[in-house]
Amino acid sequence: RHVISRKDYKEPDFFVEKVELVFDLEREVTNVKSRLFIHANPARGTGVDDEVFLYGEDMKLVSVSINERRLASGDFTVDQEGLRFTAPREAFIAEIETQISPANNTRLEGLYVSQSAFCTQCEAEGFRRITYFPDRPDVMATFKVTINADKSSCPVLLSNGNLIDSGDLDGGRHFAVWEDPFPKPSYLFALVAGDLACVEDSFKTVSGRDVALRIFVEHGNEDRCDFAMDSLKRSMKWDEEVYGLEYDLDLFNIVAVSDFNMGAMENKSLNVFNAKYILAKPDTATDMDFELIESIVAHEYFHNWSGNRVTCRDWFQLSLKEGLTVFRDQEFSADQRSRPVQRIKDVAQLRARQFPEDGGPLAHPVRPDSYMEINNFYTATVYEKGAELIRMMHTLLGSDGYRKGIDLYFDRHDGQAVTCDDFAKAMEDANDIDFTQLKLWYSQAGTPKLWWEGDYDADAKQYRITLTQKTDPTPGQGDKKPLHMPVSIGLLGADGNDLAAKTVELTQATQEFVFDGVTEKPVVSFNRGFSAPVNVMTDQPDAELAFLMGNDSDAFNRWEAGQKYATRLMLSAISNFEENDGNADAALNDVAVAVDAFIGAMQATLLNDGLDKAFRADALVLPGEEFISEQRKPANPDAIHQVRNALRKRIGVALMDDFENTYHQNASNAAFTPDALSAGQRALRATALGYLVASGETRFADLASDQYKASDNMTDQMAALSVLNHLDHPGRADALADFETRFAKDGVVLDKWFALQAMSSRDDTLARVKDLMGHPAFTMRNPNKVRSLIGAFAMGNPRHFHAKDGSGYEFYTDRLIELDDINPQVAARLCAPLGKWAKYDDDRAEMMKAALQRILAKEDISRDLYEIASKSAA
Ligand code: BAL
Ligand code: ZN
Repeated sequence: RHVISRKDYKEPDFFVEKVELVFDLEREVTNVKSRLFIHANPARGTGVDDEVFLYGEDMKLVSVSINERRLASGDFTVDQEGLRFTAPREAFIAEIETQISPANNTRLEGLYVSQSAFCTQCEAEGFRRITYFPDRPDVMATFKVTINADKSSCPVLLSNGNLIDSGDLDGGRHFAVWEDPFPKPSYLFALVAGDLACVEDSFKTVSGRDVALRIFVEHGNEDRCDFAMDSLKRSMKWDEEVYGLEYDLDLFNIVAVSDFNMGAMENKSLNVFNAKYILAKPDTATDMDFELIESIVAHEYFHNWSGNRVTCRDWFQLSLKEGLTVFRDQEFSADQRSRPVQRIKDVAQLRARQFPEDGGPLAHPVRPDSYMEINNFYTATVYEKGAELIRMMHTLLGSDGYRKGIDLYFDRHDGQAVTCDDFAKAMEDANDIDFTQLKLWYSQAGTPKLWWEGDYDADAKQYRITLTQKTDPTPGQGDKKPLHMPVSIGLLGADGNDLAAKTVELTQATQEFVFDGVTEKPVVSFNRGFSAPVNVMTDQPDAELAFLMGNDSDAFNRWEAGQKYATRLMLSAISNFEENDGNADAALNDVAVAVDAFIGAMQATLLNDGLDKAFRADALVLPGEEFISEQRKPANPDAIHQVRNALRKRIGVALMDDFENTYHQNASNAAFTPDALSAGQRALRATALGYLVASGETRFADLASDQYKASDNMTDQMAALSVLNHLDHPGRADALADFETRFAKDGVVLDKWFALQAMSSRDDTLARVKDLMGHPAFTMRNPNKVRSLIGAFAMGNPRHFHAKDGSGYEFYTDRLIELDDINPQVAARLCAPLGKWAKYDDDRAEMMKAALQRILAKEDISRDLYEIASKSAA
C-alpha cells in the first residue's frame, strides 16, 4: 500500500492560475467542462520533464484539449490515479471534459446527491472526483463556475464567491455564474443546487460593509435557523473584536444537508453543513445541540481566515488550520458562555477522545509524518491536541504577545499555503522568542506523563516543587524528548485562599521551581486550567482532593479534584469487585469511608449556590465508563459498569433530599431560551433527576416519565428519556413510541431516538439494534444514521459492545465490512473501537484482533479502512 511521507514534499511542477468550470447537472450523468490556465513553476529547475499530472478518480474522461487542440488518445494517458500529458513550452490552457454520476456517489466525496439537492464535499481530496486537477492545497486558483440545471427541481444554484450572471435556458433549464476573486485550493470549492428554502439576514462589518447572510435548508425547516444565524453574526463580530479579522466578501452562504461525512465544511463563502449542526428550535434540539451549533458555525466561519485566506501547504500541515481554528472556536464559546465550564468540556473531550488515540495503535503527531489516506487524519490529535498546542503558545506569550504573533502571521502569509513551522515562526518573530522546543509538540506523539513532588520549608517560607516528565514510546517513535510546557500552580492555605500562584515553564526532564513567601504548608492545586495537556500522575490524599473540590479558586481544578477522587474510588472498588465475585455493593463497602467523604464533598458542591449551575452539573457527573476503562488494564467493562452504577445509586440514596429539592427548585415555567444560564439550570435539574432515578425508587422513574410528557422542550424530554432508557419502566416504551411518532419524518431528530436505544444498558439492546437496522428511516447510506445506531453502539455502550460472548464485535464487524463498500471514510472512522484490544482481557483481545483480521481479509477493502484496520491490528 502506498504511504505518503511528509519528507517527500515537493513544490508542484505546474500551477493553475484560473479555473473555469461548467456543470451540466443531472443526477445520473453530470457533464463537467473545465478550462485550466496553467503555467510551470519557475522554481522547478531545468532538465525536468514536462509531464503534467492531474489527479482524477472515478470519472469518465470525454476529451482533453491543449490550447484548443484536441489531444489524440496517444497524446495522453489516463489511469486510476489521474491524467498525464506533455506540457507545451509556454503557459497554456487545458480544456477537459468529464462525466460523473452524483446519484451513484455513495462515498459523499466530490459531487453527490443529498435528498433532492446536489452538493459537494472536496476536502481533502474530493475535487479529483469532479474533474482532473492538481488537487493539492498548494495550488491556488481563482474559480469561475457556471451551473446549468433544471429550473424546477434546482431553483437554487450556488458556488463560491459572487454571483455575476444568471438566466434562463431552453428546455426548462437555467444557469448561474459564480466568480470567487480569492485564489483558493480546490478543496475549498463548493457547489450546491436544489430546491431549498432560504433564511436571510445581514451583518455590518467593522468598516461598514453590509454582508448578506443566507442559510439554505430543506423546505419546512426555515423556523430552525434562527440560532445558527445568530451564532454566525456573533462569530463575525467576535473575530473582528478579538482577532481584528473582517469578512471579505459581500455575501456568506450556509447550506444544511442531510447526508454529510463531516460536521461541516468551510468552503469559501459557501459553508456546507451537516443539517444536525444548523437546525434547532426548542422542541427539536437540546441545549447541547445549541452549544454545538454555536461552536461549529463559529469554527467554519473562523476558517475564512485561518484556513482559507491562509491555507495549508500540504495535508501534513492540517493542524495549521484545524488546531488554530479549534482554539479560536473554544475561546469564542468561552466568551459567549462560562469560561471554566467551557474548559471543563474541552478537557473532558480531549481526555475521552484524544488521550486514548495518543496511547493506542493509531497514535500520531499533531503534524503527522506519513499517511496512506488523509481522510483518516481528521483526528482528535490534529484538531484537539493541535488546539492545546496553540493554547500553550497563548499561555506562554500572554494575550498581547499572542495577538502580535497572529497579526504577523496573517500579514506575512495572506494568500499563501504555508506550514506549521511558518505559523510558529510568526509567533517567534513577533515576540522575539524561541519556540524550538515547544515545536516538539508538533512532531512528538503520545501524551506526556507528569509527576510532581513538593517540599515545604517553614523557616524559609519556601515551597519547592519538583516536576518530572516522561512520554512513553508510540508506534514508530521510540525515544521521546522532554517537552516545553506551561504549568500553572496554585498553593492554597488552610482557609482555602491562594498563598501563591504562578505559571512555571517546564523544559527539562526534571526541574525544580521555588515559591517564596509561603506562610504555611499549602495544598497544591496543580496544572490549573489544564495549562499543560498531560496526564498528571501524582496522587493527592483524599482529604486534599475534597479540600480542592470545595475551595480551589481555579474552577477547572475544583472539577478536576472531584474527577480524580471519583476515579480513584471507582478503581479501588473495581478491584474489590473482581476479588469478591462481582458484588458491586460489597466492593463499595470495602471503601465505605472514602465513599462517604466523597459524597460529602459532592453534597457541598451541589448545595454551593455561589457556583454556576452549569459547573455544578458537570462537577456532579462521575467519570464515564470509557474514561475509567482507559485507567486500568485489563479494562473490565462489566465491573466498570456495575461499580459506576452502584456508586451512582449510593449518591442518589444519600443525597436524595438534596436532589429532590434541587429538582423542584430548578423547574421553570419561562419560555425556553438556549442561553448558558438557563441551560445550566436545566443541566443541574437533569443531573438531579439522574441521581434520583439511580437511587432505584420507582417514584422517580415515574417522575422522569411525567417530565417527558409534561415538557415542551427537547432538553428536558431527552433528560427524562435518557434515564428511562435503561429501565424496564413502562414510561420508557411510551416515551420512545411517542418520540418515534412525532419525529418519524424528521431525520435529524430521529437520530437521537436511534442513538438512545443503541446506548441502552438493557439486556435486549443488541437484538433491538439489529431490528432497528430494518426501520424505514434507517439506511447505511446516511452517515448520521450509521453513527447514531452503529457508532453509538460501539462508542456509547461499552457493556454490550464488549459482551463476553463476542456478539457485539461480530455484529459491528459485519457492519463495517458492509459500510466499506458504501462509504469508506465513515467505515474507517468507525473502526477505531476495535483497535483498543490491548486494553482488554485475553479473550476479548483475541476476538477484537480476529475482527480486525476479518476486516483486513475483505476483498477490495478501501485504502481508508485498510489503513485503520492494519495499524490497529499491529
Ligand atoms: N475542514 C473540515 C471541517 C472542519 O474542520 O471545519
Ligand atoms: Zn475545521
